[in-house]
Amino acid sequence: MKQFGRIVMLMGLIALLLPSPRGLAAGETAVLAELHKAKQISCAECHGTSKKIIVDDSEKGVNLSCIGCHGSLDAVSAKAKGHINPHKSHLGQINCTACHSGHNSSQAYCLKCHSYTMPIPGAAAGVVAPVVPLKAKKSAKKQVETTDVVVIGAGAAGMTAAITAHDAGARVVLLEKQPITGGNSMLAAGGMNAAETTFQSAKGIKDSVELMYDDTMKGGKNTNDPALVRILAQNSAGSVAWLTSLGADISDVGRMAGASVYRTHRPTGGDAVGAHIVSVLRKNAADRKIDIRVNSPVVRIIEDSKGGVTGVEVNGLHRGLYIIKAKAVVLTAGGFSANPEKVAYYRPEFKGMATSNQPGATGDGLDLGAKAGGELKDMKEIQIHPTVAAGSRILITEAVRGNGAILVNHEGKRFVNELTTRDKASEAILSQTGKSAYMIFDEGIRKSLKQIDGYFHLDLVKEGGTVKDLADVLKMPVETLEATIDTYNKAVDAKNDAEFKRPDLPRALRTAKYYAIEVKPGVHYTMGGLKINTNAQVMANDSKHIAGFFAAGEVTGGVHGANRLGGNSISETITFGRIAGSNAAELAKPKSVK
Ligand code: MEZ
Repeated sequence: MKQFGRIVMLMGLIALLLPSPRGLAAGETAVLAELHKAKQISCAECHGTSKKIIVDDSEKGVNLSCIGCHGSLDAVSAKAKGHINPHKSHLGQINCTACHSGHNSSQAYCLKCHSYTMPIPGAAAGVVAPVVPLKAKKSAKKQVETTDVVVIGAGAAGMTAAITAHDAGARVVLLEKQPITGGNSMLAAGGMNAAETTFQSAKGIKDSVELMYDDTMKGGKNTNDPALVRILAQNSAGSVAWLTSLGADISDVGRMAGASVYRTHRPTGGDAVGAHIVSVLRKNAADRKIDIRVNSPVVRIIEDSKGGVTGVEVNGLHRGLYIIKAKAVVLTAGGFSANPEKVAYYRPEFKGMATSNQPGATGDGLDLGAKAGGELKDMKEIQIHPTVAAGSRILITEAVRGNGAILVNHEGKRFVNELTTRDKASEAILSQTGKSAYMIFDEGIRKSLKQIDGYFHLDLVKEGGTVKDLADVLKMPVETLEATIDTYNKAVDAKNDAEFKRPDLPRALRTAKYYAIEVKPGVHYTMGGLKINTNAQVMANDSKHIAGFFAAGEVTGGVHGANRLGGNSISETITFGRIAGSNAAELAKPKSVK
């Protein structure tokens, strides 16, 4: 009641303080509250007059009001006309308030990674005002809630841990600092590695847990934690089966660099894995009514006098600071590839490099975990992905190379086995003219992988009706590119790449049209992080685990060693997310031995 009273007062204050639409520069539009006011739409129509609507950190009430007047995301998206339709993006079902703001400039969330010119109502063009909390953040007395399990970070690992803990009977709160769930998992393109799955058997693919273990260790230069790699490989088929049981389609199987066989599972037709999995996990969390709070950064992991973890302190966008006491905390807050200072601190040579990551991948979870006594390991192991579209943050998935694309330099020559590990491919590209290369593919490859259409949609692809036309577009010596492709096609026919020893040659490049995307290496993944044991318990420096503290996904270190294989990340998030969620729920049971 008290909170409702405050909100009504606040709304009155806002109505009084809001100036009538300001004198705006060309291209600027007033903030949404002003626009609504000009149309005689009162504050109450968005915020409600009933005490049932409360401005929570996830802004659920306001979002329902947006939908009530403007229609659902799908309905708004169906009306869109332009080339880029932000309401129908890979971000999936997200809050209207992730982009639109009543009291600050609106900004399309997608512009944090993309650079379209895209007008948005309520935005002063190009200006992003900071979000101002509706009430002072520091309240004299912090509110305290209790639950069984708190999960920090709502990417695939966090949502998996939350669903698993919930299904094991625990009360769960899932906290996400960004305005949307999904984390980096939402951007995962290539697929999910798993060995001995039913989908591999159906396609006659011979694989084994042992081979996945060997490939992963070799890819990581044998610096991985062998016990964690064993868990990854042993549980991978179970993780695919679990996701399938939740409604995911990961029945297509491709091949990624460093893998001996086809084991990368992805949606039918080769669509991007991350957006699909995240939408499935979001739906399953919603069906279970799991308490998910966005705009809710954790600022402290709370410990007891013995160093055991007993809860978290949250700084909600509207609520300010409050405490959640919990029997277990699962940290799934991701890595730090989108934190250029942290990247440069550990690897000065990567200073200024673009990243393929979502803006929330800043590593604050790692800092929280370390402050709570967790041991950090392998922090210098930062993965550069060889193929980020030049001048952008858009990852060109390894699956394009897996399905047959080649890399050529600006002189039109191949220079590397395209399926070598990422560190080697990146190094090879960085030693070419302009520190970039072209990924070349044809119509056959385009048709083999649905997600390639996205690159056309984003205008990243150059094309030619013949190899000569393409060479002209790329301003490359025609005879050299023709000779390169001819030699490669002969290698495919002979099933032997004598030049670069590429291990898999799935398709010749003979079907017009011919395409090219300029690619450069970009910061993609941080292999280092909190040390965990095979129960996903966070380890302290004294080699003992920290009571009540679990972690999974990119925030942890050890699974991938010095170099992660493509497709092992989603696999890790699901496998260790399930282990962490299940063990956290077990700990929360009344009679468990702690
Ligand atoms: O696991 C990855 O990082 C991956 C498969 C990336 C990609 O190229 O699609």
